[in-house]
Amino acid sequence: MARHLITSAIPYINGIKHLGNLVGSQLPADLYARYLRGRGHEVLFLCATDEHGTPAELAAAKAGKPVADYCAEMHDVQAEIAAGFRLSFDYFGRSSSPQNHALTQAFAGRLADMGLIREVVEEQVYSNADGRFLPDRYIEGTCPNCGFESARGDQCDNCTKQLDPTDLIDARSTISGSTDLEVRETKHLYLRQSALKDDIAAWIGSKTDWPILTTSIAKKWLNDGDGLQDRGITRDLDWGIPVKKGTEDWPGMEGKVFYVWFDAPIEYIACAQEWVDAGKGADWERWWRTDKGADDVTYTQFMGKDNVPFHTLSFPATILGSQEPWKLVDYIKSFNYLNYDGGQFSTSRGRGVFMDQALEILPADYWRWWLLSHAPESSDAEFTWENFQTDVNKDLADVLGNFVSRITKFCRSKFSEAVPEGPDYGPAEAELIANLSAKLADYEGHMDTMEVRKSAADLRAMWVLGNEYLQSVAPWTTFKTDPAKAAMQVRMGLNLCRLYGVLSAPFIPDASADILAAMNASDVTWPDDITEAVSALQAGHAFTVPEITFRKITDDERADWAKRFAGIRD
Ligand code: B3M
Ligand code: ZN
Repeated sequence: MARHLITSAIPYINGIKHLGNLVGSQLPADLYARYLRGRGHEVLFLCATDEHGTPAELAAAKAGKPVADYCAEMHDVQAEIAAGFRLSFDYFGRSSSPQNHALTQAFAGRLADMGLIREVVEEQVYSNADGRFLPDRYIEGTCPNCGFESARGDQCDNCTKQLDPTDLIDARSTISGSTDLEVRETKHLYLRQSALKDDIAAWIGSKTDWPILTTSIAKKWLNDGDGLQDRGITRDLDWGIPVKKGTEDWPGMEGKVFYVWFDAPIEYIACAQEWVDAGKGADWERWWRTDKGADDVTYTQFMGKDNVPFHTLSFPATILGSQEPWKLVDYIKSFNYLNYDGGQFSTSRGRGVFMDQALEILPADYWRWWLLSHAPESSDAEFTWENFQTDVNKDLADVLGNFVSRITKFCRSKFSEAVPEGPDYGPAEAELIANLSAKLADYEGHMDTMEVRKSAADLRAMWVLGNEYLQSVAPWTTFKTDPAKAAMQVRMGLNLCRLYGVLSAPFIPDASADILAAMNASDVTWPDDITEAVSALQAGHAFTVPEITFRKITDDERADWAKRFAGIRD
């Protein structure tokens, strides 16, 4: 038994995530956590809401709520939706927790002690009407290059020219529209990542087993020189973790907070502390401190590709720079994007399916199955309603659902609601067992290496093997001439239901639980061996015919949903 720490990228607080976000981190992380628990390993699976930064402040203002209240409410909303998708976090924390405040301040103090922080005086745009400094993307004006009227402070979207806010003609605040802007001096802290470049390059170089997507992004940033420039880790905002040197004030930094991307990954650690402080766990240090037992832990992070630079360069710079015995990530599984029906998911235009809407129209398992079996691993993937309808109907209703319902109903009608007597398994069953054993080995191999699509294909192949077996031995025909042999074939079928319940649980936990409950299965442990597994239910074992496990998506529903989620086009 091994110990596995698993974290999913922590979703921003301002809004509900769409299905592309879900399949890019939380869902595959949950798949892996469930699989490892199923195999008997000790798992700590953590996630949280990412609550700081300007977007949180602005979303709260738009909702007309104090930002702390807004975040508390949205945290609960996100927690409830996560539970709806059966995301099995051991703890769902908050980056605004007191634990993260203290830990982030402690890291900053330690990095300063190690000589890795420099103070820099910069010029920044201040809005008198808003009473605040404006980040680049909250300043708009006319592009000096092409005349486009809505160029942003950092770039013109029309001609792509890189800009400074002071280049803009008629610059205005996007918050209030005010043009009463001035340039003021402000002091910020920079983390001297450049001093850690060799350490980080060596560490990334040692990760030969990481997905190409992860290492290619990491190396691009490392070698372009962009990624490991010194990085500003403070901001002029009200909402965030106040800048302190450990527990002490930081002279000249009054009223400033840490940059959201400095404190967000530290929440991975703070979340384990929250888990303990909430009375759910006993000891966080054995997961995070290599001097307290965490050197035995395998730590895996899940995230979308846009988050890779922060996890391969910035957060490791914090950890390595501290020279304290913190656990470093062992494996980073990253994902490409899921697109929506010929375009992108768009939060602002309401285009695509968002997590809360998905659960309103279908149970979690339908989404989990489709999303995971189409995970954007080697390239971007696309959600279309046609494909969703076809694959869900085929894989879940026709293959798995039909198998379970057919065999249980047949047994009830010809025998009883108990596993029937019959002879020992014969050659057809031996062949099935051999085929299932080979597929199970593939499935475990792909799950171990987090190859999500391939794992789904292996699981589906095991369901198909069951169907092919039933089709070829045809107990309904056998029954007419040799009822005892038919009983044996039914016994195999019922045992396969139990086996599928166990093996499918990481993908479709609710349906698996229903199948296992219907099979009245007491042993739900991961099989060591298929021969044993298909003898778990013995003659006389009572079961019930499950309610419909999966229903089919109709053409009308598909058409309705396609229309409903198309968004307001501009
Ligand atoms: N909050 C990005 C996102 O919500 C960001 C991840 C932080 S991971 C420490 O997609
Ligand atoms: Zn322009």
